[in-house]
Amino acid sequence: MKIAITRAVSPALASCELSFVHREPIDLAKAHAQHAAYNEALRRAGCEVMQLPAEPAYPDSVFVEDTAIVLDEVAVITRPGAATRRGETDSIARALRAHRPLLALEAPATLDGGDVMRVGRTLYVGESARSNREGVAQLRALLAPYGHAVETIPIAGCLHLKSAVTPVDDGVLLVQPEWLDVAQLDGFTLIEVDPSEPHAANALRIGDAVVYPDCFPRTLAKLVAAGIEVITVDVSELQKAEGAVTCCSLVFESRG
Ligand code: CIR
Repeated sequence: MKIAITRAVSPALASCELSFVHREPIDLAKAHAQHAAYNEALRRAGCEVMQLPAEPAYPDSVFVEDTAIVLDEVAVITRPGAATRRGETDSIARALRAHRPLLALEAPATLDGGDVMRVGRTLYVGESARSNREGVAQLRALLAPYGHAVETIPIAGCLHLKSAVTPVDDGVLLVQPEWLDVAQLDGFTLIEVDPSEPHAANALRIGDAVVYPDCFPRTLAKLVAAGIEVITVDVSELQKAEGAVTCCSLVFESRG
């Protein structure tokens, strides 16, 4: 059984951090409805969803992915790169404590979970404005005893590594080649986003299914043509906050 931790949309979402997208009005009621449908998509993909209460003091707190990296053996509580987001980790640590032994990054490390792409026992970490060298070094040192390797991938033009690349099947990555050098992804089969859909590389793989935004029909068609089972969601209001489908959950195997 898989567990997905999510968090209700903050009433302060409109005050979110933005780096590469322009601020637009966000319809909060619509955001709540879309988030509820997202939770339902996680259930369809086989997860038991544990939704934490909203955190009014933290506009970006719906994007729980950035606060932790959950592996089979342990979970690592991150130190988010945006100072406004650092307080989001306390409640996540409390929620994860029941499921995994906890490790934590310490200052001056910064690292967002959105920069961490796990493939087997390798964690690829984006060299972004949110994740620094100290964050990578601490993550590597914490996870070496568990046999997880940490490698870095430079990115440019987007917020996180997983804005530019995400796994969609065994050995298959969905990629936006304008935001990273695909030569770094040697050995993988690559599906490129349609050039008219630059933000389309973020897909959430859960088991044999992929949760994916319905606003990228051309890239969606490529996934379907590749034989991938896709569960579509409308996350337009969360996208206005520079979020996408991976960032709204922490998905891991239950140990119970
Ligand atoms: C931020 O800038 O931190 C939020 N507005 C968006 C975070 C999205 N997180 C993710 O894709 N992992």
